[in-house]
Amino acid sequence: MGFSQIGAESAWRTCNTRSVQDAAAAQGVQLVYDNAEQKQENQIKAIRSFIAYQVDVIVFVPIVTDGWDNVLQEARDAGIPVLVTDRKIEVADPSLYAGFIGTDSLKEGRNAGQFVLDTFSEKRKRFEQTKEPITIVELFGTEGSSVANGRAEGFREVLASHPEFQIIYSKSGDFLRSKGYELAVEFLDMYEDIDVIFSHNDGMTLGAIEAMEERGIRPGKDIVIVTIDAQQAAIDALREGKVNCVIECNPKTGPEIIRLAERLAAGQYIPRLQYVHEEVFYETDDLSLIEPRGY
Ligand code: GYE
Repeated sequence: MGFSQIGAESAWRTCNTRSVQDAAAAQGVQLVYDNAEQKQENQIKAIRSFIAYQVDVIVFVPIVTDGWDNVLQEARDAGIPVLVTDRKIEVADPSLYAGFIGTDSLKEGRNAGQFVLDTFSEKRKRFEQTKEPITIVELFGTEGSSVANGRAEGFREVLASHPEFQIIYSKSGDFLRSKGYELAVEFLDMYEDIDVIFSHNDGMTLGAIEAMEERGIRPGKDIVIVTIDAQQAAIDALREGKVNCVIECNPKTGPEIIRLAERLAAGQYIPRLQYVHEEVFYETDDLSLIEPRGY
């Protein structure tokens, strides 16, 4: 099985890679692994090398949605089935890949929007008189990725009919902690009045928290924070009250990926679309019940 991973930009990603590697080892599947270091061209090269190597099945995490038609046609011409995982693609001929397994980013974004809606019910009522908007900063994931687009879309969909919410700043931090920090330095300088940070992943959130604390701003108190992934450090921050809502994005898809890959290699049918189970953790939950996350 050829596996093209996009890199190691976050704790989530490292856990996802390990999950696939462990599951392959457990099933005796020989893995040809490639880390593309955040470059689509490296992924395309890796997929071509899997084709040359004549693997039985190709699995890949598309860093962005577009630009896969040619290389997938080459895989088809070579008779090698392809499974897309974690991020979605758009191709003119969807039959160029067998199926997708991953997380539901649209739903994650909707859950984030719903949390914000519920949290500000009082301030929303006052908006009629005060016209004082509830201001939101968005830390966007990798531009052009299905996951960032889905999260942004789901979030906006929920808030669309509520003019009291205003997204005053939205920039890509590429899912990196270091960029989350840099962007926070920028938006904290630009705006005095920020009610909410909606962050597309925990890494960027943790960077932003660091920048806030350096300035004496209390994360989770002065600014409400909703973040996606649920790595251990974010759950710890939730327990400390520095984050208000953590939306799980489940990276442990390895066993299911290997099961589907084995079916494809055997010429069997797989479902076109498969989402994995995910939860939402609120600050008001009994947080002692959350199991160690393992990443
Ligand atoms: O949320 C982020 C990662 O594609 C779902 O990518 C994944 C995202 C995840 O680097 O932390």
